[in-house]
Amino acid sequence: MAKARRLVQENLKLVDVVIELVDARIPASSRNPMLAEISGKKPRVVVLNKADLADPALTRKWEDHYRALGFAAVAVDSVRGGGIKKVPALVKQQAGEKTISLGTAGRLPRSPRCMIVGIPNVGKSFFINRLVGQRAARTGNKPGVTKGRQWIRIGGMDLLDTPGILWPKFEDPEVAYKLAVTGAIKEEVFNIEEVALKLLDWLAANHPRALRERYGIEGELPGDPVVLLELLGGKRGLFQSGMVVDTLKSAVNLLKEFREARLGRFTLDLP
Ligand SMILES: Nc1nc2c(ncn2[C@@H]2O[C@H](COP(=O)(O)OP(=O)(O)O)[C@@H](O)[C@H]2O)c(=O)[nH]1
Ligand SMILES: [Mg+2]
Repeated sequence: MAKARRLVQENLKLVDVVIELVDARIPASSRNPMLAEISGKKPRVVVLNKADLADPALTRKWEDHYRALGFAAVAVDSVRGGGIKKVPALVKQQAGEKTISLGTAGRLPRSPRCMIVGIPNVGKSFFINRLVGQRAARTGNKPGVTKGRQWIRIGGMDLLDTPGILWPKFEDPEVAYKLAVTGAIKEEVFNIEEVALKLLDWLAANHPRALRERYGIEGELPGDPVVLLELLGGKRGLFQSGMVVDTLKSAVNLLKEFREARLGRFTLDLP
């Protein structure tokens, strides 16, 4: 982790603008708290990725939140490409005066340089593929840049080809739970049933209708999340031998349906 952070720190020195990718469903929990420290006052474009899975009204609030902090903010869907086209203009706008003033000594203003930073699984590779598309043009190594680093010229900006990976704040149990629910961390490192029960508590309290409709439940939802998890498993025919519901399978299924936004587009962090 320390090595990855150093690499990000080194690469940050080369760029004018940082493109910070966050998960639009958890725009706070999917950030690395250290980025502010290691990037200093560098201009930033916050990309709320996976916006197709998040609550659109809350995504707008999060955009406003980041703009109020002085960043540019944009919601995107890196799978289908929504919002991606706005990114180069925001990078140029954020780089603004810096790159133009460098051009006043009789040279043409140079293109702003930027790099992408984000936690694992936030969608960095998908985002880069969408941004670069077919028009990718490698500009080769620039003087003074360590061999191996490549810049991709795209839409009037130069993008460092390898994104910076930073880690989320696993130590915080609330954050870890949200990372687990959204699929940002691997199933092996958390208790699936525990996460599913916590999610059921939240869904029953905030979106009971979505739960009832998705699973065809008539009347009130059971107050005990364990009973609810059994009920959902039963509705999906997930039985062990006999008529005992397989609660692990029920939990796995619930998380899958939640991550695919089958119960609705939800945002777990509030600005
Ligand atoms: N629905 C949705 N899924 C996305 C989006 N961007 C990435 N993903 C999914 O998120 C997962 C991780 O993406 P990837 O680009 O490999 O993440 P990386 O580790 O940051 O490079 C993949 O399974 C993608 O299908 C998006 O905008 N919307
Ligand atoms: Mg990747």
